[in-house]
Amino acid sequence: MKIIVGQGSCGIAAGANKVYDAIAEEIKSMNIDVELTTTGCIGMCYLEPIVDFIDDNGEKTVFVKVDAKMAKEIVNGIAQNNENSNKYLIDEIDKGILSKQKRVALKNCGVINPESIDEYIASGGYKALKKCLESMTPEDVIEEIKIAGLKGRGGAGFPTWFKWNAAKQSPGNVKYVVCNADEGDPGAFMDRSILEGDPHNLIEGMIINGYAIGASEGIVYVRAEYPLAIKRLNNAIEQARIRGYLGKNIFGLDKFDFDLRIKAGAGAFVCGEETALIESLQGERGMPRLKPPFPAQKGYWDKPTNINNVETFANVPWILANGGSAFSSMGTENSKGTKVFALTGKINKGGLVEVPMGIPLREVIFDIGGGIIDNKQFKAVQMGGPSGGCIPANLLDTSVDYESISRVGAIMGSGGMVVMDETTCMVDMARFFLDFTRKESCGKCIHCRIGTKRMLEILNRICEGEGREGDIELLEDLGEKIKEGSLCGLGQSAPNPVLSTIRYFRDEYERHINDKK
Ligand code: FMN
Repeated sequence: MKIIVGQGSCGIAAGANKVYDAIAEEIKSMNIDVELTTTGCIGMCYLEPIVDFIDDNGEKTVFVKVDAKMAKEIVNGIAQNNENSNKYLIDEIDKGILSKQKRVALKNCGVINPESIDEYIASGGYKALKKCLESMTPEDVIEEIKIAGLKGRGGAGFPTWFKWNAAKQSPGNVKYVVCNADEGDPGAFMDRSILEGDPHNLIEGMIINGYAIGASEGIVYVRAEYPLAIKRLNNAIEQARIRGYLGKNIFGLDKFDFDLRIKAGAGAFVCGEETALIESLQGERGMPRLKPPFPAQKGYWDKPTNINNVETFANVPWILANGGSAFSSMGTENSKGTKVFALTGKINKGGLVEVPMGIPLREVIFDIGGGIIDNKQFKAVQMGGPSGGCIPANLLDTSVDYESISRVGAIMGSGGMVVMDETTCMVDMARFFLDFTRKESCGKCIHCRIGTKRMLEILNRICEGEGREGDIELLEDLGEKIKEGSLCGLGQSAPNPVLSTIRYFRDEYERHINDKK
């Protein structure tokens, strides 16, 4: 008998630690032989705490929204045979949500114990690394990533192989691999889930990257507000070192040394911008550098550095194990593979999903996400966080791929989807995101520092019933200038939520201005 308790941050927030303790106590008091273990987030955050019960025949029963009382009944075997427990059983619809997904980056999340390297190895872990070191040259590895068509999942969607190749080609013996795990978009938790649910997958992806570009040191820059992620990643790094997957002479092949360390983030959104991140890593204030030179040429301590996002790295072991063409067989012409999305806002089934690129937005929000809370009307979805834009109801059949999403004025971004219903004021929503970017502006360039402040002043007066004729045009004009003139992606994208809501919901702005208090 085995009992698995989901203990990602979402499970813990819903009471999973108490459930775990109650189960442990009951097992002890009954003095029975039950294996009790833990796992990360399976993505169905709205059903947490989730407990899997696996009987001696391997039959699995999934219990949802479990409390301490129910936990004891599960151990007693009462729950499995009790009609009253039906409300705790996962239903067919929710099971179906998983089968609609394609899990590559999340393949082990919510399945294996993230604190056990043995479970990672048993699921095929570290095989891709072994294959690379034993039978592939660094060039072969980069070629496989090119065949896969993997694009960076951190927001910009830049081809991964190109960056790897640029770092490899840059002269010098000292090179670095950096993982961007700063995840600062409001409503985003894709990277946190991978770090908490499958840290070895990230580690394996980074080691493979180190081999491909010729780096022997890697750094994971993790958002400091993710203590559980940091704890599990630290534990995984330690285990990987003990087993010889990290450190000198990996696999004893006398071919490659690589080690990893963690740096806790400095707590600013802009520190997720790759050059500001490098400054922060070097102990400086997190402010973006001018590009070029790009990090692949002059990055950490001016050495060639490859920076990728957590999800980007988490795809790498799967690609190397299954082949680049297996990955590129999923998705669309220009957007290959799968993408992880965090569903939040006014959606029934809030959580984390991984879907093949090209899936219609409607399917993600209605078939997988279960539609809108209280049967209200869907109004829009904000994609790409504060750098992105909103997509209104009449564009719900838009294909989820880089090109289609940017054609309608949003961006794929890192994967946040904030769903809004008929009651949401779109001007207020735009103001929320602009207020965020204005506060997070590092102040280095004037367009971003002053421009976002002026736009926010205009939005404030519109929301407070003091809007003036010409304010909408002023917002558009300022927005375009800030996009053009800002130094980094923060300023270049900060006006997007405002511009896209003006594009699709101009009447709401007009109503605010015309129907004054
Ligand atoms: N990329 C991330 O992976 N995580 C972040 O938290 C993140 N935050 C960013 C914040 C700002 C203001 C900007 C402009 C960019 C941010 N990016 C973030 C994108 C990075 O600059 C960079 O494109 C990314 O780390 C590259 O990795 P990828 O090619 O795997 O996507």
